[in-house]
Amino acid sequence: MTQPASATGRVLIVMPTYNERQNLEIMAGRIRESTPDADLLVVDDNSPDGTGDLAEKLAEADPHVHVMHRTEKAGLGKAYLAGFTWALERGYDVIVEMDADGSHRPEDLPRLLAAVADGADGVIGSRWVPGGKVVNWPKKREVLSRGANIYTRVMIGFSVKDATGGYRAYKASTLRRIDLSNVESTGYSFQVDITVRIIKAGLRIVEVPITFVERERGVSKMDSAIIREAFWRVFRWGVQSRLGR
Ligand SMILES: Nc1nc2c(ncn2[C@@H]2O[C@H](COP(=O)(O)OP(=O)(O)OP(=O)(O)O)[C@@H](O)[C@H]2O)c(=O)[nH]1
Ligand SMILES: [Mg+2]
Repeated sequence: MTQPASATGRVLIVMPTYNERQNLEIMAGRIRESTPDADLLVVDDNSPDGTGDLAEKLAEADPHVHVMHRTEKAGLGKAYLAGFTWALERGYDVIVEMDADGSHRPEDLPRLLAAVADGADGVIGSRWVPGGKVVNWPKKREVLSRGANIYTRVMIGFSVKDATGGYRAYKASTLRRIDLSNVESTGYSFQVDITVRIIKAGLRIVEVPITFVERERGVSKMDSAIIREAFWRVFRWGVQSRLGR
């Protein structure tokens, strides 16, 4: 049931990068194959490994590729917010979040876009719904992700199975409806934060199963500060939503 990107209008894939030189070109090629009509915006935080320069070269060779250079590493959330603003200013209809490290397979994107075409306001590529898979992920990471999602469901009281998942597609109208001006989350909690805002706005989130593949090249930027941030922010949102009820 795959549909071309054009069925959903103009699609922009926002891809934050920090030291992803070894992955970027491969990913850009796979995106071109799986969704030839979609544009790609690389949001690079001045990667020391030269990812930004490589992105420039790709952009020169392919009008579908664009680059935003930011001055310093400011976290995934800030990079996405800048990318969302860029997309909304240019009239894209669908905005996609995708990691550069190969964990989010471009080949799964047509199924996410099909869910948008079917009427979802936001789509999460989900590891933890039936049909979802993780490949080569250390058991420790799987336990952390499953645990974080159970914690989030209990604290916030929604039924989303992979609220920390970062492979997503949003209708532009969804991002316009939610207030992005006061999003402070920078790490994993950014994904939960946006999910909560979409649900609070009365919009519909659909989870589509994906196969999540452990990165093969480069190093993870995940650290204990990102986990601590997510723990405390989710705790706070849980308390706030209980008090607000
Ligand atoms: N622009 C920007 N991109 C970032 C930053 N931190 C991470 N990224 C990118 O965000 C994506 C996800 O980061 P990863 O390091 O793969 O982190 P993760 O997927 O949460 O963790 P792993 O599962 O260990 O890979 C990758 O494309 C990174 O290059 C940042 O501070 N700024
Ligand atoms: Mg990753």
